[in-house]
Amino acid sequence: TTHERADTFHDNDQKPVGYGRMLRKEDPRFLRGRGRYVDDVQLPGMLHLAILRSPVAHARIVSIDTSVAEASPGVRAVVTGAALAQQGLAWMPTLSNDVQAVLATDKVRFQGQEVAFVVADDRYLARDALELIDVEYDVLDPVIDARRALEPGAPLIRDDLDGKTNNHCFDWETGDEAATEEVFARADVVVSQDLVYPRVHPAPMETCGAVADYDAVDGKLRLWSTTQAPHAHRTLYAIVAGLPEHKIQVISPDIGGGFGNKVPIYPGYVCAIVASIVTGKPVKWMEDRSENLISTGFARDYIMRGEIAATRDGRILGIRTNVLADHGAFNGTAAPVRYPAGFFGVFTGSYDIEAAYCKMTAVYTNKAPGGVAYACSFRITEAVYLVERIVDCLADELGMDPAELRLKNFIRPEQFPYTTKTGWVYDSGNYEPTMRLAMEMAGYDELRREQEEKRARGELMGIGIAFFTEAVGAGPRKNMDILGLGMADGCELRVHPTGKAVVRLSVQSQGQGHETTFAQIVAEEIGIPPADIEVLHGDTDNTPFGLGTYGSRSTPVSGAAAALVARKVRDKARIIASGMLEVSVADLEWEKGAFHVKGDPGTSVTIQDIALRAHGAGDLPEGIEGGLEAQICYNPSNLTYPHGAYICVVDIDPGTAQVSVRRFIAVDDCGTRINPMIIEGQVHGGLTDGVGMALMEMIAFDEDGNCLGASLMDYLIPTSLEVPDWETGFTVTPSPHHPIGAKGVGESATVGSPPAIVNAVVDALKPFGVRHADMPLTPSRVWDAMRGQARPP
Ligand code: PCD
Repeated sequence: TTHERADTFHDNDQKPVGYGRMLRKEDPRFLRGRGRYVDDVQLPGMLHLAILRSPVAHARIVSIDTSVAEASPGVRAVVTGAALAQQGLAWMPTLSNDVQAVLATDKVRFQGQEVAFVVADDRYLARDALELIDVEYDVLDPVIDARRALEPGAPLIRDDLDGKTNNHCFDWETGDEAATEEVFARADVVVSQDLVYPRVHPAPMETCGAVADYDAVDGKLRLWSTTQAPHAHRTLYAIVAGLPEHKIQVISPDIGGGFGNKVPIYPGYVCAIVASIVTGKPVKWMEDRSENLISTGFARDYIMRGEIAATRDGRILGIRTNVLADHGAFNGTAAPVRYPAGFFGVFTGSYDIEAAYCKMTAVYTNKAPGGVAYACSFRITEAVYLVERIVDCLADELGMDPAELRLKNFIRPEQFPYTTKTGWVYDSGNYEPTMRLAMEMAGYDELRREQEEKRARGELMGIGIAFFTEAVGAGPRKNMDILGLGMADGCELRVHPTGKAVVRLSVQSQGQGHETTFAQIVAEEIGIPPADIEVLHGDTDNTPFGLGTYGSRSTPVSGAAAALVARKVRDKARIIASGMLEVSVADLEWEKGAFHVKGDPGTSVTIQDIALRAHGAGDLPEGIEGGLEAQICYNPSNLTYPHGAYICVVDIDPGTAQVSVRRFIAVDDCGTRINPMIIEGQVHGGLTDGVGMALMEMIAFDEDGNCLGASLMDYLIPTSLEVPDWETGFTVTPSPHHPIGAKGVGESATVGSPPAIVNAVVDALKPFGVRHADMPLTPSRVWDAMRGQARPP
């Protein structure tokens, strides 16, 4: 159950786009079990692939004996890294210009790494045969603690890289070090805090998998795969495997959640392709839950030191941070290549400050690769956690109310577009009304009174605030690309003779409801009802090129493309209408769905009339081709910067240290809203994610590098029982550069909620003198904190 309070609060008089809160077009099929996922694909003669994974974190491979497995019933092929190496396919590029083993040849570098695969007649025979492969490992010391990765004498993980002598991955810095030092030197108050954003996993409901079908006769490869970026994957397969791009078709059917987990190319996809080429049959690979948790893209794993400088009366002057980033065994971060730390540069948050500086060192460890943007526009989650936590530490130091401290330091509306001290240009924002609305919905003053009374009785109640600004919609091609592919998005719109339409997108939905919202965007621009607009996506043979769905970029980039392609069609429709009504184009007026003659609303033609004319017999105006369609490739001029104010209320049981989130108020501003119902769903999901990260989730390892979060019994994710009834509200500050003023929203709640929850828990623990405790705030962590024994994970 949810409280839908949004519509009772002000929305700057802005109506949602098109048909607003319409039900999702995709729901009839999802609710009736008619979704079609990769694992539903069944092809005649299809074989099944299973992957043998390393049981240890770091070891030299001495030998692999596959002979018994090969003789096992139903087995069609057993392939090792050595066999792939002969084809030059043992290694593949990662999205961050590193390389990753498809199948290990020399060493294994994390527990769960791919070592060999079996192709067999069914899934069970393939799994059984894995047991018959005999691998001899020469076990090496692993590097598990990122803090020790650069110590002299630490075992060298990446000896495959020429000349590599240590586990250093990269250094990165941003901001002005000297200016920041100067500001810190003259500040009245400086507060510093060590913070860990633990390794977590996106854990989508559907794991990763693929069906590869290579046709040796026409040379065509068809690949159904769980990818958030079908076009980008196709191009990379073409480059890596040397297959001609037009002979590769990547199809992403329905996807059961992505959350950044399905952005990278995983060895399993490549193995399925190789297996189909080798056997001449279609081959399915579907990983199980443990494989997904131990080997696919993790997120976060940042060890941070945050410092904040301010005047005694609470003016924030500067923010400085030092980050140690654990990238695992291969740098598999998925971010625009020029941003090795993603968009961490927005760590100055929503505040108008004088100087900022960040220095980051990234290291290799014997853990799974990743660093994916789990519900986060490339490391923004880490940045927002850092700034919102240290602002609370500062409030504590100053004895100031955390809401008041934030209100005092917000970037003011007249300062937008605002260039941050690390060079990001926030497009628009109006922070104070958003914050005030959240406080009003929460009954903030009343909550503080309640807390005071409870404290007097020894009860532990906490109120936590987080205010965030995100950077979503990557990105302008002048500075953003992934492995050389610019981040623009294509869109194509065709209106059929009967006035129904099909819009083809380059982005891919994993459950966000694009079939609904993109129809709404086009409907708003061209006046054809959304029910008459079919949205096609997820098939590279049938949609225009674009870089895919992540970093909440679909609405900012592809949504803009959809609006503009519809306007292009409307422009052509206007010319055709002028011919039909025998007036000049300038004498026509557009009302949604029809053109009429100025001053004569009775004389009009509908978009459906025009569509028929465009395809029909008879002359069209001079120089106008038949048909009613257009195509576009949209290159955004900037990112969009949604913001939000979150307030969390927690109660802690003093006897068990169990935290329960009693209330959560989320006010989001994502500019013009397309479908408020979908937005609320996105926010509810993201807030639930936040409860998971703040209180439950962590991918941990023992000192040998065994993953301790390899099942959902150990890696806890929240259910409806752990979360409250969400209270959502909104303000609307349109993006000035987006054609309909929309900003992204899909990840906002995941980004903004963890600091709100942690701030609330720390606030509840104030009577114990606690200033910080690291996530996940499990009962044992909270218990330790209450006893003054908080320690980093
Ligand atoms: N919207 C509206 N309005 C506005 C905005 C938005 O309405 N203003 C809506 C749209 O349209 C869509 C949604 O909402 O439908 C979302 O959007 P966006 O923000 O644009 O986003 P996108 O791109 O679409 O998506 C993506 C995201 C992400 S990124 C993530 S993580 C997550 C989210 O999304 N994931 C997911 N959400 C979701 N949901 C679901 N269901 N599932 C999933 O998986 Mo990453 O980077 O990947 O990590």
